[in-house]
Amino acid sequence: MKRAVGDLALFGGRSAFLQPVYVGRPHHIDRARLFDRMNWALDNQWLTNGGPLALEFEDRVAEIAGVRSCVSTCNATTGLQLLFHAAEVTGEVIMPSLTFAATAHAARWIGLEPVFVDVDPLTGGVDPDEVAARIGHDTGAIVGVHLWGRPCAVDELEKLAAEHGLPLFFDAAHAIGCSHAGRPVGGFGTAEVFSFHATKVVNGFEGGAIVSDDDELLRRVRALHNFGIGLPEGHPAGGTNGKMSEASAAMALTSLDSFPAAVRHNHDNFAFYRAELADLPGITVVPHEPGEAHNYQYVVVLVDEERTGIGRDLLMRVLRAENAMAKPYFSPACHELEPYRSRRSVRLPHSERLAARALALPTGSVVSREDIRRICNVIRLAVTHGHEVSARRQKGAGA
Ligand code: T4K
Repeated sequence: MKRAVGDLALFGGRSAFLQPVYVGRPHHIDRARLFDRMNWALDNQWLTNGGPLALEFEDRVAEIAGVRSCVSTCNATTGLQLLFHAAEVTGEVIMPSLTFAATAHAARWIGLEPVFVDVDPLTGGVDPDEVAARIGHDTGAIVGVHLWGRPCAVDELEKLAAEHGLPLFFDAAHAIGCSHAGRPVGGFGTAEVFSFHATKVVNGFEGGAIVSDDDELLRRVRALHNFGIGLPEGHPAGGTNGKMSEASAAMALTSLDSFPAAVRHNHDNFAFYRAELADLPGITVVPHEPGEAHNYQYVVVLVDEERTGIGRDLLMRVLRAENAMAKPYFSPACHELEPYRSRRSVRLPHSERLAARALALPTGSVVSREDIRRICNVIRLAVTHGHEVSARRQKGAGA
């Protein structure tokens, strides 16, 4: 394997991994059950358009989320767009900048204007005071994001939305099975959207779901995700094709079957990372709220370059050279991404700082304790020699 400049060899280390380990590897599923469901769908000769497997999946997701209604979709990005359309949102949508581009792109793609606000410096959750400061005449909706599965400031946002008569949506792409104040994610705000992409703890190859207690809103969503068919009053947008296929539903149901085991494994991994990295100055494992349910699908560390001497990007290169495929979730923050950067120049210091420091580490049911021990040893070695290496690099650059 070709080594990058700044990799572990620079620190006198040697490769720790034979097989690469990833963020977002699909969890183990019971393949026999998946194939049974696929065979059943083929025998049933009904492959999409609200098939029985998709409806069963909706019932199970609604139960987990503790809500009355659920509409399954082809992915979460389309789910967000459907929700904006169904709620007839216009103008600006206030959202945190520190999120996956999908949150912003979903709004922009249908002609809405994302207005980015800053986040909490440790958890990355949207700052409700920042949201309050940006509400104006053109505000059409507020979107909170449960970043890395940790619920954002739900109560404060619900209060703000009620005061201003605005719809409040949550991008819950990361947060299936998580809770806030003992209540499951899914029932907050006007509606929430889950992702069941291949990289998620529950996956339908691709997939999403919109959940809410607002039956009327979800009736509109259901019609709009099938070209607007069944919407007697019509809709200015007409409708789209946002349905979940039976193949996706078969996978998503099978993945749900092993969800509790996946969460247990993720939790063990998270706890093990925390223990292994506990005494490393300058490396902070982003914590979860004690006493709440969590799916632990992302293990995110914040890298403090001043204390470690090594920045997030260099640490990521070191890890990747050792086949530990860490990901910079999410960098850059959306306000620094095109097409947003050149439309409206803003400074959001907490988002920028987190986007420069956050690193998601490999986890999931295919990542073992032994893998984590090795990853943490690489991090320890890199951090221990960080100041020395950056001094050497600076000297090299100055020469
Ligand atoms: N909102 C938020 C906050 C989101 O994070 C997302 C999606 C959405 C909305 C939209 O949800 P969807 O419309 O997708 O349902 C990946 C996913 O494509 C994306 O769904 C996800 N968030 C985001 C966090 O991660 P990338 O660009 O990082 O994907 P990629 O191809 O680099 O793969 C990520 C990791 O997963 C790698 O380590 C490789 C591994 N992987 C990936 C795939 C596809 C596998 O091991 N197997 C696979 O099949 O975006």
